[in-house]
Amino acid sequence: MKPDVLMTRPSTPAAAEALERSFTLHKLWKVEDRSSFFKEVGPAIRGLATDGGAGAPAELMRALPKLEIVAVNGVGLDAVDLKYAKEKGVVVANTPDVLTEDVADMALVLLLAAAREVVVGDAYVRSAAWERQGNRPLTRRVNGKRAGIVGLGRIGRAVARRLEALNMQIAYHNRRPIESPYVYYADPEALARDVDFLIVTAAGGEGSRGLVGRGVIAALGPEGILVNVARGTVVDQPALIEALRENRLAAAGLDVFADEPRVPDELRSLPNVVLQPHHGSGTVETRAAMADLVVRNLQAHFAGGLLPSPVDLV
Ligand code: 8YV
Repeated sequence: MKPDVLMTRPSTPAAAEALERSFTLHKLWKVEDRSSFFKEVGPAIRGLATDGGAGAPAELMRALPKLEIVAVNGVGLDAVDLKYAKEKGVVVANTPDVLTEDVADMALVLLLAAAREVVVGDAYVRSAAWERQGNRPLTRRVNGKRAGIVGLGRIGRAVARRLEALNMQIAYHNRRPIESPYVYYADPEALARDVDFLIVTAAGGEGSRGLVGRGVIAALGPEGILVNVARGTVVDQPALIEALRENRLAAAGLDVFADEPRVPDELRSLPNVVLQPHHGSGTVETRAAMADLVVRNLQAHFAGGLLPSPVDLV
């Protein structure tokens, strides 16, 4: 008998196929009548395969009384009610490490694209404006500048390694200093004041909500660039839009937003932002590795073994 696993949202077809080989898979997005599904099938579900966005809210877990494990296809746990999971003895697993380098690549791409105005430049060539109007205005140098990392975890460190290759001075803000070669700032505003670029790689959730607020954005200043590959909630989005519109911040590179996939018109129409559809981990290679890790976590749990990447529910 294959254990019953509920998948919250489609990821790649290969991920669902891999889950189907080992489990009786139920696809929540295909369910038309959720209340009868939860009544009839809910009590059979022992595993939940979800992603960073859909997560596992308490409301969903409550509808699955025999739930044993939540396997997240992602590293961020802000959408998983960890307190509820712990209370109910539900095991949680995520997919750290396998996505680190790709998310760090995205941070670098966004920083370079925002500073060098790559997207605007591309449009300038495509529209033949170059021929008609001549050379574009100059852009901003990236190499050799000062960068601040908000959230020096696995992804933050991978970003820092890339910035080292660009001869940058690197500082960071975490709640507490950690063992690292970089300069620590206890105050994110002081960090923003001292750097040219601020790169957000902090975990989402209530603890970091609005961490990059009005004051931090003002401190980064009219020559500053903000990059966010973490969660939209970490940045005060209305304050960011206002600063970009009024050129109190030079530019931003954003892979994440406050209410995905909705992005305010105002943000979409600004020329000094580079936007991505939450694609930090979105490469064929990494999504395959993440899907594989989700399957292996579920398999290990149902085989009564140790999970490859369990979340420590403190
Ligand atoms: C995924 C993410 O895009 O790892 C995370 O926390 O946000 C991303 O890698 C997301 O989990 C969807 O699979």
